[in-house]
Amino acid sequence: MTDQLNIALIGSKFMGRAHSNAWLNVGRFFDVARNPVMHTVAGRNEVELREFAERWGWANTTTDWRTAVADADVDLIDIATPNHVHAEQAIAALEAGKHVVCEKPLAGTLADAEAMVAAAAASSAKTFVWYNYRRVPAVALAHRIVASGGLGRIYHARACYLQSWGGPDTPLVWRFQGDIAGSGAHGDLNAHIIDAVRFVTGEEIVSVDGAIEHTFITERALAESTGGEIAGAGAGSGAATGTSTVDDAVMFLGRLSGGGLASFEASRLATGYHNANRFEIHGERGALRFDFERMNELGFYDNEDGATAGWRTIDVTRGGDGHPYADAWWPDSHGLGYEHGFVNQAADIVAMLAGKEPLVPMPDFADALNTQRVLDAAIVSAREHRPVDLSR
Ligand code: SOE
Repeated sequence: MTDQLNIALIGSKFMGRAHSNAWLNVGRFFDVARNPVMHTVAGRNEVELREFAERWGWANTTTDWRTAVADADVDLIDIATPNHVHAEQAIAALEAGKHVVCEKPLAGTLADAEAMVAAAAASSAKTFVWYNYRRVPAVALAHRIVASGGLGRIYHARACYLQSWGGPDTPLVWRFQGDIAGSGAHGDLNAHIIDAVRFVTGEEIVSVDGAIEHTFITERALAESTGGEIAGAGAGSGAATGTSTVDDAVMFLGRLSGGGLASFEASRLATGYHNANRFEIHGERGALRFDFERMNELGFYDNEDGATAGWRTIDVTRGGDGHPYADAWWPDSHGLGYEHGFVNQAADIVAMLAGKEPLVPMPDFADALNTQRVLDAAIVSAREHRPVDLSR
């Protein structure tokens, strides 16, 4: 018999669906030590929320997230809302004694992220952040290869996250509103690749040594709704426009704690790419490369292979070869998708809430604050045209 883990989700759009799918399926594919129960979903539109709950299997709905936070039966609050409300919701949940898993980035601002970490430190509850790509099997394997010394000393980390949905026809959804999102491609996409470089190399980014940010499209049609599904809100019927208050692209350079050099680039206007979340890591003994658009493959170059040295492509979903998470899914190269990273993370969250270890390191609020500091430093560097030291 397993004991129950009652979950309340706040948010019902893109990430609400990704998280719901994770909670719905985790117990079907993993041997869970606690039984995740989809207790309550909170959102603003009652009619939409009922449909959402019925589709995904949430037992209860509420249009006031505080009701879910106050519910004595709820163990874990899952935050899938826009960035400006993460702090308020997470802090209220922690103060109510709930475990919290929060969507990335930890917050829209460094101050909010710091307040969340302080609340977590004052609570005995556990915190988690949905840096879901850590649990794509290829990325988890990359982490393991580096951790076991497979690359030796790291010289370079080169990461980019390229999307193209932010063209001139995309209306002013919340992701273009600085007071809600905090930033644009930067917090949305650079957050993922900063986390990936930290996770895979096991090193911190100790300085940002130069950065540029740019907003290509400053005026956008007003949206009919806030647009929870990326650009999913249709443009307003009139010609009314509003000003985008976030970056469309940010690039920056940094140094790793082991002495290596790193570069990061995020864009929503990289025509031709849709979800090209990529990194390359070069070390003295070998190199790794990953591209989410070919997410079931990891590139590995072993510098010690002599005459047979060359890039090899590891199929990480073969199963049976010790590839992290692969065995929970389909046999023999039947492939995984975007949603599996979330299910894999849900499995590790449930395991940790049953006192077990995750398969690979899990970001908590304190860990995600390090990513947030790098995000913040890059913006300071871009705006003040100076390096920012993060080593203290
Ligand atoms: C939209 O840009 C987005 O959905 C991000 O918010 C996600 O974090 C990323 O995984 C995919 O792109």
